[in-house]
Amino acid sequence: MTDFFDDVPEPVRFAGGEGSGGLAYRVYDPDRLVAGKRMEDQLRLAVCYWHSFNWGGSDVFGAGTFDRPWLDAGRDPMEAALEKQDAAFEFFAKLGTPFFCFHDLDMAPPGATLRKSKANLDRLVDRAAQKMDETGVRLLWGTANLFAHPRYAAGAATNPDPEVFVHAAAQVRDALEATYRLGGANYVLWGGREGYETLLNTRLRQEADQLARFLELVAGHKRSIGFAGTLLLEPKPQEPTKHQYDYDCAAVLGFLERYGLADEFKVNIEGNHATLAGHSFHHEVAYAVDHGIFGSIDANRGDPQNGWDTDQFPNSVEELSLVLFEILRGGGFTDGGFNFDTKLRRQSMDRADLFHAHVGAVDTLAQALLVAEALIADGTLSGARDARYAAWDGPLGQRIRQPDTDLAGLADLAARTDLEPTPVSGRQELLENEVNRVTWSMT
Ligand code: XUL
Ligand code: CO
Repeated sequence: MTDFFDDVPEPVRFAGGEGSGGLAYRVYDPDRLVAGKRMEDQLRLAVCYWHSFNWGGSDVFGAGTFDRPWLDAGRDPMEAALEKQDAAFEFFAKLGTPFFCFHDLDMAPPGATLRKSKANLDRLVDRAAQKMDETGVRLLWGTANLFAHPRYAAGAATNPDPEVFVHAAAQVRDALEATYRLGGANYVLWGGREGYETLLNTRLRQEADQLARFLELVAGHKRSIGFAGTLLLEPKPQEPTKHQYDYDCAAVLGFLERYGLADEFKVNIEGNHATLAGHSFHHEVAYAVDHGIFGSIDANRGDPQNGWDTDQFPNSVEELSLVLFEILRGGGFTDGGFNFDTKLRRQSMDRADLFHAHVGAVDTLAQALLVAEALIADGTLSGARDARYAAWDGPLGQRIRQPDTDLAGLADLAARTDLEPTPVSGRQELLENEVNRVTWSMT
């Protein structure tokens, strides 16, 4: 282990409520059994390589503020990538969370040609494999950066130039194989530039067909190399493009079903992307769980006042308890987990700030998991949902679903019985009070 983070000499450990101010987990106790599994196995926490190690704290108005020497101008790219990898694995191991995630370009610098880029990636991936063996840290998912380079300004799969499509195919082939080589549990495709800037120059149907063709090719390659992990699409409505095709979970599901790809892909839902789409995080997760496309989570939050993709560390137990309630209700994660797709604020420039940010977010998720377990055990929410739809299991509900029932038959039935349904309370405030009762009962 290197000593880039020498302000934090020891791995962060669970200390419960003891003491204050220091770096310790107050709630996250990896071995604690929650809803039938170890807390570590329920949450499957991952640190992301990009915001934590590959971003220096710049914004559109100003330069980087963080102490990340491997990002300094003039460094030899391979040497800098090795130093970055050392610091990243030191961080993963000291934080004690089980997984990490990466883009190809986070780990290895691009070369002058695709072949040289692949050679760089292979070298860094081999070294990552060794570090994973040494530390026990695993890969939640890998992905390819198909949005930073100018060649992708008009999209990768949806680019009007088929040569760009082929370049992206080469990059994804290599990133998918690197993910496979590192035992990744999933492979993610976030279509950052798969959208449009203006409709004046865009053929919507053609771009949709191109995107579907790309995804079909990726799924085919996954099968041909025997990668058993899950392929995930990450919905986001806009930014960097004005409009992104993977707008939200509903748009992604409709797209997958239209192109016959629904068995091949699930979704990686990001909290801040949900709110950018005008939904709650809870909504996107509930939608995916109920429609059978739930895969994994990018845990973060936006700023309610400015509405941007600020990628802040999650800190709301109330918001995340409902997210975790839906996840547990759906049977918990299989290949997925919680990846911290999160950025420090620019003024958080001490090396230890990266620990404080992650530790707080980990504890928030751990506490939310405990509340979710209690909400499930309490049964009020599930009971209320079951009761609300119970009549659909009765004779009328069954009759409506029978294939030989038609609209005229239902109209006759309504007329014969002078049907006038009685409105029933949705009990929203009562249920909100019940959620608070359970949340507040947790210590
Ligand atoms: C961008 C975003 C990406 C993806 C991976 O908003 O969330 O970091 O998670 O490409
Ligand atoms: Co993300």
